[in-house]
Amino acid sequence: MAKGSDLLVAALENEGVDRIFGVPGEENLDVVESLRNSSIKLILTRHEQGAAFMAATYGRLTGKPGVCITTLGPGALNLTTGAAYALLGAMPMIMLTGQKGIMSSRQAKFQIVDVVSAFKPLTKLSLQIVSTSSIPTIVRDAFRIAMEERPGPVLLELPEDIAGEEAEDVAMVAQHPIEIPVAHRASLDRAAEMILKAKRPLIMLGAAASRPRSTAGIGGFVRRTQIPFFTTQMGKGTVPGGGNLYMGTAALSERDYVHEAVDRADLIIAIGHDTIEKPPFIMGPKGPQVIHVSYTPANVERVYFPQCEVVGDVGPSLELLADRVEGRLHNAGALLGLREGILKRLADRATEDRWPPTPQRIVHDVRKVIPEDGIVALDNGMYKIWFARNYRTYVANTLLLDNALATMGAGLPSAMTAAMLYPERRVLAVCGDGGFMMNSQEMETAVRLKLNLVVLILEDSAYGMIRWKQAVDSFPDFGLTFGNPDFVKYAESYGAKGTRVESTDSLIPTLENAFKSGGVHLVAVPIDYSENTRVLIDELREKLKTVAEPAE
Ligand SMILES: Cc1ncc(C[n+]2csc(CCOP(=O)(O)OP(=O)(O)O)c2C)c(N)n1
Ligand SMILES: [Mg+2]
Repeated sequence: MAKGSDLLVAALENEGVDRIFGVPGEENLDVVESLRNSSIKLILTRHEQGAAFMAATYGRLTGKPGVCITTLGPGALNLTTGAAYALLGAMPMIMLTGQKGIMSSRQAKFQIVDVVSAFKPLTKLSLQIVSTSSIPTIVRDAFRIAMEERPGPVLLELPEDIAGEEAEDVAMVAQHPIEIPVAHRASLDRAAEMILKAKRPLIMLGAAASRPRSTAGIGGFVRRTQIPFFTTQMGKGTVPGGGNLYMGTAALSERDYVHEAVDRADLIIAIGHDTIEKPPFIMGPKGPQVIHVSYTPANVERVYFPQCEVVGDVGPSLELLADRVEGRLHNAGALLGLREGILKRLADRATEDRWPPTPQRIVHDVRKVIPEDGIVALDNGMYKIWFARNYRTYVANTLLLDNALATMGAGLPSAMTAAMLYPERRVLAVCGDGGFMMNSQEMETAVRLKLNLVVLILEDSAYGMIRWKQAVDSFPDFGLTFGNPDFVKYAESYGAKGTRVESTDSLIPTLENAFKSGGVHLVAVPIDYSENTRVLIDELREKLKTVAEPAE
């Protein structure tokens, strides 16, 4: 006779789930037993936060929800940051949590926290399962909600007694394809008219442009219109083959080199922009007109209030828009003349030999060892701005960064999911010495899973980004430095390999060797962050006569 947990696992199999990340507790033991008898792999992690980041990244990269599992109270609450990461980052994810029995309790209130309520603001849906017969429908609904635009996390709590209860044989709910409606003809006509009238048009690609389903249609639109484009941090890589039209990435909100083009544009076609990202540009009363093209309508913000919206399935809607304007755009390339100057200044000092290496040099050297389809997953720290500005991408989702929750600690787990999903591609995690240590225990998971993964740690013995902002704001240097473990020994203690880079010119060969030797390999390199102020403050201030606001 089947029990509740069997139905749950059968419903997950029905959704095509192939792995679940997590740390079970005693309340999950029925589910664990059902998993043992299923086709689904249980991937144990060393902290629930790592499991949530891995599951969310699974959703981000595949478009299908990643699944994680934890016990009640303490385990479930360790998912909060991961839930917020998936909610702000629009990553489909299902969190399964345990709970004490709900029909009778022999342990009074021991370990009981109202998890379902705690997760309400962190999810699209947070629900307790109260009867076995509802499991197939609840699971199907949860997956639909997690995947629907805009995607995000769903929490299902399965109490211990429902998991263990004998269940009737309830049929699973079959999946069927769902097409997203294409934008209304009137909105396409209006947008086409604005594009045809524009004197200096520019395309911007935002976070939703990176959805696995979006990228083909977007590339087609850019190529057919020949309008130059820039990207937000999370929209990088979304135009394969569009390199000659790439104008840069907006890592700061204003007054970076890319804003020379943004400020001169009279029309920005913002494709897939999601205002959870730190603003890539600031709309004002006098600035360019904006057309918002996305799956969901624009939300009105002080800094983002588009005058026209094309809402619907992005790829097919853009195809219809291109049909209306292709061959009729006389000003498409008006801003292209600025391109070379913008990109050239970004490459400044990228090959300088200084020791320790500059962020520009590190970005440059990483690009050299990562093939076009290789994946770099960033944690959060000062280097994120440098990678966002300077690292060129050619394939969608090959620079995984979080410009939404911008949490530390996700670099290693997100790289691990990329390494699991794409074993044939090179995967590199880039972490600060602060962010790495927030989930470094997952090195054991990576070694146990026999992943091929290189982790590059940028050592400044500080929470560098905050220390830098402290200096920019003229505060005295205080309270933001720390000591590090010996990272080589630390890696070795997990059964991974470890190398310390001792000279600037050995960074590339060290990374090459790390990839060639396979397995999990940690590479530690010191970083010279004096460039932060020299470039991001002084140089931009000098060039543009105003102070840049750093993006976190
Ligand atoms: C979980 C979390 N805690 C704190 C912060 C605030 N914060 C942003 S960057 C940063 C410092 C990052 O230090 P590190 O990882 O060493 O990178 P660095 O800037 O030094 O290169 C901090 C504390 C954050 N974004 N997320
Ligand atoms: Mg640091």
